[in-house]
This record gives sequence, structure tokens and C-alpha cells, in this order.
Amino acid sequence: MTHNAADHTTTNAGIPVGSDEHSLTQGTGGGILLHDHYLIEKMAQFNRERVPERVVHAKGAGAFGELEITGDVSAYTKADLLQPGRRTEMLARFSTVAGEQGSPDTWRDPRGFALKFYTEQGNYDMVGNNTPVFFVKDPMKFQDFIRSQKRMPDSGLRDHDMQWDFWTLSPESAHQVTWLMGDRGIPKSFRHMDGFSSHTYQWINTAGARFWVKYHFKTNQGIEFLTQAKADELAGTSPDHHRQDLFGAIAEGNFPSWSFEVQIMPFADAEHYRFNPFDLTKVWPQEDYPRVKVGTMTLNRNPENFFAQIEQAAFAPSNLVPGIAPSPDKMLLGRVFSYADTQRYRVGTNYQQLPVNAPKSVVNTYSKDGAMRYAYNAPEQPVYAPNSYGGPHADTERFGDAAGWSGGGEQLRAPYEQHAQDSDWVQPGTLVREVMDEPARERLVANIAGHLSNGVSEPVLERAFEYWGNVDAELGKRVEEAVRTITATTAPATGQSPVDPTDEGAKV
Ligand code: HDE
Repeated sequence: MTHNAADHTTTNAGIPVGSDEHSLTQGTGGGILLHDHYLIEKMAQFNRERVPERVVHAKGAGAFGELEITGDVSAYTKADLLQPGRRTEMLARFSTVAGEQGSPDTWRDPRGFALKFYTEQGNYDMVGNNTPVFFVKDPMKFQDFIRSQKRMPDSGLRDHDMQWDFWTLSPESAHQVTWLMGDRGIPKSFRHMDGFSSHTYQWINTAGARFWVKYHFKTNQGIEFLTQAKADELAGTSPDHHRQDLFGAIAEGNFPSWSFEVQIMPFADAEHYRFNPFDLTKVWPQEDYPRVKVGTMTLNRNPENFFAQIEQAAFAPSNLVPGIAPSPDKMLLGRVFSYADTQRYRVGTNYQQLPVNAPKSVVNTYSKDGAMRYAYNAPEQPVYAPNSYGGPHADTERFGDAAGWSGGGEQLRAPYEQHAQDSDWVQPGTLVREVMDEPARERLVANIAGHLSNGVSEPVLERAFEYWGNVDAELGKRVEEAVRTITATTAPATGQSPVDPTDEGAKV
């Protein structure tokens, strides 16, 4: 029997084909015949090549690598992948937030920092951003926030007035917007940015003791950014700039790495800490809880197929392994529902059977059937539990821990209770006055003014000056002056901030 030669084209069913160029016709000039199933397969497959893009974080890039634990946090967590000396294979995906799949990598936007660890106890996903905070603190507002950053219902255009209308009516956004409008809003590349859990998570050790933690991934490549002018230029000349940089660096053996560190808060500290430790718009000042080294994450392998391995990759905050659990952060609790839900819709019911999403550890699930299922249990395994025929059963001894927290009270819809210093303006003000140096503040003013001068009208504009004045009185004045100058001296600005003297961006 002659087998198909490895270099001969076949249909998806493996049937050798006679031509890659010519449709089957009645005579050379005749009609195309309906039974040309190879032509039909090529056209029908082409029409079905797209899965829905991610509703946020649509544009991104990813790579495989390894997490190595070089520190010792075993006193705080029993999580297998975090034990000293452990090495765990992983996948990372970096992304922008608001732009669609074809949008430029260098738009001003937070960057997604999504990590999937293929651990011995199932996949652990840490789905963070390149900033330690977020725009809102209740999932009820997330959908509206995202829509205000995307497109107008009539023109289908993005709109600065809409963005600032939402932000200035949501004072909790001030910390993240300060990060966004500052140098961290446009990283020079995915390699030159930090990553954060942003949320507070819970760690549980072998004795059942619980701790609160915040993750930091400090880039070993150094923090570098692009100025607005350079970013605008690259948006035109090199729209996939960050994707190209990551793929090229790894292809050349220049493997990017990050130092994985955590802040650890004793469980009992949370109640009286000066900031609400579960409020996603707040950081824990490092003088209160210094960072502890845990390990190193290195990316050293490019995807072989972008669609199969990156476009279909599914990261979910619900993928939490024993020793790691959520915290009362409402945004995290909302996200624990949303990601698997969106992936069932976007990729399909059995998305976790795709190689990139499948755990490397044993899967003993009673899930069955559903579209595109191809992994299945042994025929002798019952399809239900409990059962008396040796099917898998929960290990309540080891994994029954309700890693949770106590808390009660009437059911209600209300903001968090305020902690001593929980104002929405304190931490952005500290960021501007104590963390940024003067050149960084100058670029912040220029970036904000450039954005506000591009299509933001009253009463939003007046509210925006007040918003920045609440962050820092001096900053508010500088922003207003800069906007008045731009609008007085130029036609409707294109959103370009004055060209920054630095050329390629500067080290922060
Ligand atoms: Fe996301 N987010 N998010 N997000 N997010 C998604 O899930 C969501 C939030 C982040 O590379 C979606 O699979 C809700 C914070 C990243 O595949 C969706 C809320 C942070 C990625 C979703 C948030 C993130 C996403 C769309 C508020 C940083 C890309 C595609 C409660 C800590 C992951 C998807 C990847 C993607 C929901 C807010 C980071 C719609 C409901 C805060 C890095 O499920």
C-alpha cells in the first residue's frame, strides 16, 4: 500500500489532492462542479478561521518558559510550585487592554501580564497587569469602564471625552489613571515592564495558617518606556512592535526574566491596616510590608503556532491550586467567574483539553461530552459520584480546607468600609510627589494635557482639572495651564504631546 508522501497535499481528511491551483470544472471553460469538495473545504475552512477575539486584551503576544523557586516561602504557603527548588513550566501572555486585535502595540494602556503555571497539582493562573492597581474596585463598574475606553455607539470611534467623563465621575480611578498617563503607560517593550498580581491573594501553609500576599514580577531588563511621540510614530511604522520584540529576543536566545517577589501581610493585620488591603485601587506601601524574594521567571521558548498556542490560550483567576486562594477583593471574586465563562464562549466548552490549556498533571474529572471533546475517561470509570465502582473521589483530608475568611452582616449593595487612609487621592498624590522625579512629572503633565486637549469638552474638562487638583494641587494647576496653552496655540490637537527631548524613551 503506498502511503501519502510527507510532502503531498491532502484534504483535512488526509486524502491526497490532484491540484492546489485549479477548481474542478466541466471542460476547461465550464462551470465549477459542486462535488469539488476540496475547493469547498478550502473556502469553508477559510470562512471559519477566526474565533471571537478577547473582549478585552485582544492584542497580545506570548511565550513559554519556566518558574524557578530560589527563595523559601514554605512557612507561608503549601502550594507545591512555590516550594524551594521547584521548577515549573509556564506560559506568559502580555497584552494591551482596550485595543482590538489589529490595534498598535504602543497605544497608551495598561499591559496584561497573564501567567499559566503547569504545576503538579493542576494549572495555576496568575492573571495580572503591569500596574499594581486598577481603575475601579467593584466588578459592577468594570463593564462600563471598558466600554468608556472603547467605541462610541454611533461613529464607532474612540472618544477622549467619554474616557474622561467616566474617569472624572469615578474618583477611585485616579491612582491607576496616574500610572496610565505616566511613563508606565507605554512600556518600551513587554520585556521592559514589571508585572503585578494587583489583587491581594491568600496563601495557606501546611498548618492551615493563612496570610495575605501581593505579587511583584520585577523585570531584570530594567524599566524603560516610550515617550508619547515615539509611541505615536511606532503605532504607524511598527504596529506589532512589542510582539516583534518579544519573539525576536527569544529567537536570538536573549531570554527575558523577572524576579518574582511578594509582600506578605499577617492575616490579622488586614482589619486595622491603614488602607483597605483588598481595595484594588490601593497598594501596600513597601515600608509597611517589604518585598520578599520567591524566585525567577524566565521566558525561553517561542510559540510554534500563534493561533493554537496564544490566541486560544485561556488564563483564569479561578485556576488556583492548593495553598493559594482568593481574598475578599470584590474585583478578584468577579474575575473568578468571568474568565472561564468567556473562554467557554470564545474557545469552546472543552477549551481546557487544548494542549496549551491542558494540565500536565492527571485530570480525574467527571466532566464528559460537549463539543470537540476528545480526551475521555476509561470505560470502566463511572460517570457519577459517589459510586461504588472505584471512580475518583475528593480528598477531603488534604484539600478540604475552606481557605476563606469570616465576615457576616445583612445582604446589601454598598462601597467598602473606609480604612483610616482610604481616600482615593492619597496614593496617586504620593505617586506624583514622592515616586516620580521632576522629568517624569513633566512628561505626566504633557501626556495628560495632550490627551485632554484632544476632544474633551466642558463640563468634563473642568472636572478633569479638579480631578488632577485633587491628586495634587500643583499638578492640577500645571495640567490646566498646559491644556489652555495647547488649545490656544493649535488647531484641534491630534493628541500628540509636545515632542519629548528624549529620543528612544528614557530609563525611569
Ligand atoms: Fe480581565 N478579563 N477582567 N482584568 N484580564 C479578561 O478574559 C475581567 C481585570 C486581564 O492574556 C477576559 O479570557 C473582569 C483586572 C488580563 O488571555 C475577561 C474584571 C486585571 C487578561 C476579563 C477584569 C485583569 C484579561 C477577556 C473586573 C489585572 C488577558 C478575555 C472584575 C489584575 C488574559 C479573557 C489573556 C482578560 C474579565 C479586570 C487582567 C472578559 C470581569 C483587575 C491580563 O473575562
